[in-house]
Amino acid sequence: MRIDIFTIFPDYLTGPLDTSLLGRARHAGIVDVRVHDPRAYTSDPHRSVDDTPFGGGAGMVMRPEPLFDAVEAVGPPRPLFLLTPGGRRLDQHLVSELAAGAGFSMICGRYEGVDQRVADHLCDGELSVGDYVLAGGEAAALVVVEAVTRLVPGVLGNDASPEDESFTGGLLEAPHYTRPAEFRGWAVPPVLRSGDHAEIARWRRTQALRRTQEHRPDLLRSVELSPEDRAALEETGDERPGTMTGPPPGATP
Ligand code: JCQ
Repeated sequence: MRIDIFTIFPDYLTGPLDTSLLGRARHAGIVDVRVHDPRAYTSDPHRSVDDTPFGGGAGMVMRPEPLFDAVEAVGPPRPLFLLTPGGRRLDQHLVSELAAGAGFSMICGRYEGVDQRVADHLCDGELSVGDYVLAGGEAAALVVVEAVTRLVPGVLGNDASPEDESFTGGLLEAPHYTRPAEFRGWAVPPVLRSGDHAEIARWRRTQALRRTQEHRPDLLRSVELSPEDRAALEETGDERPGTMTGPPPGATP
């Protein structure tokens, strides 16, 4: 898989791209991430990559020429995305689609924006990593690269693990525990130490369902629930038999 990134701050990306899983995958040639600096494609004496906005206003706008020249010189893999808070929101579904392809590319915007002709006539789409504003697209590009490359076969080392995680299957994950069995008075749930693998699988499914209901009910709406799942969600998990004395306060009669 090849991923090309256009940024006027290439140094911002080098540490993360050379570290851990991704660093190893790049070294092994499984993923080919290339970083390009549009400033290297400027021809004016000041090598400027930004200019004042037409119509006035605060801040600077990235000029189209260095970005068009850089992209046309490199011939990066398509689709080419502009990273911007106004783009299509990245989710695990899109991450999987990108991981299944041969590659893609991203332009990191900076300053108050990028000349609109870059989005309109150079890029194939606009991508957002969330509803907040960054100082530039570099951190967003790292999010995309990391989410996508960990799904590329051979990158994760353990090929089985991307499957049961948060968002695959549409649910949040069950909690994880390791030693010690008791830490500062907090015990690991006994079922996890029981050796009963069917019971553990049921417990994890129930925890995943309840956590999703509690923290991300929006996700639960797009998950197919079995009768057992529905039963697990009916139980709040904190009541003991005989403690339910009536409807909750405010329940409609
Ligand atoms: C990406 N979520 C937030 C900021 C303008 C292209 O123009 C701009 C780009 C940025 C950087 O990206 C983000 C972002 N996903 O802030 C302002």
